[in-house]
Amino acid sequence: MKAFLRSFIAACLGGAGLAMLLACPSCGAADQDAGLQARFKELLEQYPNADANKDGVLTIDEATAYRDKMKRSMAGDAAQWKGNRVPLTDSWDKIPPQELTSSASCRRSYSPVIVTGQKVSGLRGINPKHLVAFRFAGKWHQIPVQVDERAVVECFDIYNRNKGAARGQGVYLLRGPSLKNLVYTDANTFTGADPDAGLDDDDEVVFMFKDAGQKPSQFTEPEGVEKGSGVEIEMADPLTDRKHYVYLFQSNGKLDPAAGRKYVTYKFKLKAGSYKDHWIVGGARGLDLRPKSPHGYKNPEDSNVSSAFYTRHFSAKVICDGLTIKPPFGTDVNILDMRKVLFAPGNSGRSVLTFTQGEGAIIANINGPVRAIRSCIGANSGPLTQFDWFFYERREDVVNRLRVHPISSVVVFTDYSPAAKGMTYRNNLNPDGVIIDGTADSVKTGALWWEMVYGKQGCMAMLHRIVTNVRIRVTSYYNDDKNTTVRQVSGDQHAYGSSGTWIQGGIGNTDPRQIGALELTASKIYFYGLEKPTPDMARRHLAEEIKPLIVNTRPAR
Ligand SMILES: [Ca+2]
Ligand SMILES: [Ca+2]
Ligand SMILES: [Ca+2]
Ligand SMILES: [Ca+2]
Repeated sequence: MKAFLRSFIAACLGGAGLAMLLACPSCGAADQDAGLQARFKELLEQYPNADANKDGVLTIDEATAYRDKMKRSMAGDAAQWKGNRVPLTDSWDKIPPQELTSSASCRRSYSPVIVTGQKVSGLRGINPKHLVAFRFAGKWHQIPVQVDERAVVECFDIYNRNKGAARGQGVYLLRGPSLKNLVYTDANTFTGADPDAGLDDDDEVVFMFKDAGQKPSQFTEPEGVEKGSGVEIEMADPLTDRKHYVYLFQSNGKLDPAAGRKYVTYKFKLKAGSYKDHWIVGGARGLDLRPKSPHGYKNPEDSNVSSAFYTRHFSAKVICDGLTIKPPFGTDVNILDMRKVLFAPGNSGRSVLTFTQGEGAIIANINGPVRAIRSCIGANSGPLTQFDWFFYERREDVVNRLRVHPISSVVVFTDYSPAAKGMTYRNNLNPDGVIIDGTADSVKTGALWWEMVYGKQGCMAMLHRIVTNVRIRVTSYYNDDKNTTVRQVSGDQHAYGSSGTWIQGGIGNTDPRQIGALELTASKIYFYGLEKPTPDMARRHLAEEIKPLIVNTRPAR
C-alpha cells in the first residue's frame, strides 16, 4: 500500500505532464517529428523513471510502457480514494469545550469585523473611497475603515492568459479558462480592477473591533456625511452577551476613510520593477527548480509588511522568510528561517521553492489602512492552488486553498531561525512547553488547535483550522535539532522548533478542473504580542474565533 502510494505520487508530481503522457500516441513512425521529440524530452525531464534502461533517452516503447503503468495506477487510485469524500467538516467543531476559556477574558481587540457589501445595501453603489465609519462614545469619533473590492475572475486571466509564458521544469501552465473564482481585485495585477467600481454585494468592508462604540441614545448624523446614508452595524458578542456598534456613512468626499491612521503597511516590491511589466508567469531560463540561495529565486522580491507590533518579509512568491515582533513585546529580531510546505518532512519533491519557480501569479496586493492582503496563485501541478495572507495590526491570517490532483500528504510548518534560540514552544498537546534551542525535545503529536512561542524575542499565539470534505488524518510535526539529518529542502541547514500541521491519509483530487473535486482549506491565524504567554491566552483567542460576533445591519436612525 505504501509503496503503491509512493509510486503513484511520484508519477503525479506532474499532473499536467501526466495528462500529456496519457494522451501520448504510440505512433511508431512519427518519432521523426521534431515536435514529438521535444515533447518526449519534456516528458523525460518530468518522469525520469520512465527511462527504463537509464540511457538518458526516452523511447516510444518506454513512454508507452510507463503510460500504461500510470493508467493502471490511476484506475487503482480512483477505486482506492472513492470513499475519500466525507461531509464538509470544520476542525474547530471537534475541539473539546475545556480547550476554550471562560468568557470573562474575552476582548477580541486583535480582530477585524468584515461585512460584505450585500449586508450594507443602503450604501450600495457608492464610491468606495467615500465610505467612512464612526463610533459613538459621548460624541462621534471617526474610525479607520477599508473597502476591499472583489469580483469573480477567471484564473487564466490572472495568469495573463499565459502571454509570453515559457514552459520549463515544474511549470504547469493552464491550457485555457479553468476556474472562475471570487478574488480580491487589483488594478496593478492581471486580475484587474473590480468591473463594478462602486461598493457592490461581493466587496468587503473591514474595520477593527477595538474601534467599536455604543449606540447613541438619540441619533444625529456626524459632520461631513450624506444625510440618510447611515448604516448601523450591531455586533453581539456571544461570549459576553454585550452589544457593540459601528456606523457607516457615505461621506461628502472630504473625509479620509482611514481617519488619519494606518494600522498596517504593506510594501510589495518586485525587484525587477512593476508587476505587470516584469512578473514572469511561466518558466525562466537558467533558474533552478530548487535554488540553493535567494539569488536563484524567480521574481525576487523585497516585500515587507509592518505594523506597530510586527514585521513580515517575503523574498519571492511564497517565500516568507522574515518575522519580527516589536518592542515592548519583542526585540524586533528575525525569528523565522522560512515558512515551509512539503509533501512530508525531508521530501524535496515539492516545496515553497518549487512553488515559487513554477508557474505563478499575484492575484492582488492590498495595502491598508485596516489590513493588507497578499493573494497568490500557483503550486506546480496545482496551478489553481491559492495562498492568501491577511495582515492586521496585530493579527495575521494565512489561508491555503489546495487545488491539486491526488497527493499523499502535506505538511505546512514554521521553521524558526537560530535567533529564536531560547524561546519556549507550546501547543494544545504540550501546554507545558519545550525550549527551542536546536536540541531535541520529547513532544506529543496529534491534531493542533493552537500553538504559542514566546521569549525575549517576542510572543505570539497561533490557531489552526482545516475545513474539508476529504477523509484525512491530521497530526503535527515538530523537530528541534540544529544538526538534523532530515533534509531541510529550503532555508538554512538547521531545524529550530520546526512545527506545524501534517495532513496524512491520502488527499483525493482537489483540482476543480476535474469533476467531483474535493475541497481542502487550511488556515493559520497568528496573534502578535500577548499580554501573558499562557495556554489560557491561546484558548481565549480560540474561543473568540469559534464563537464569532453576531453581526446585524440596519439603516441608522
Ligand atoms: Ca465587486
Ligand atoms: Ca466594487
Ligand atoms: Ca529543544
Ligand atoms: Ca532552518
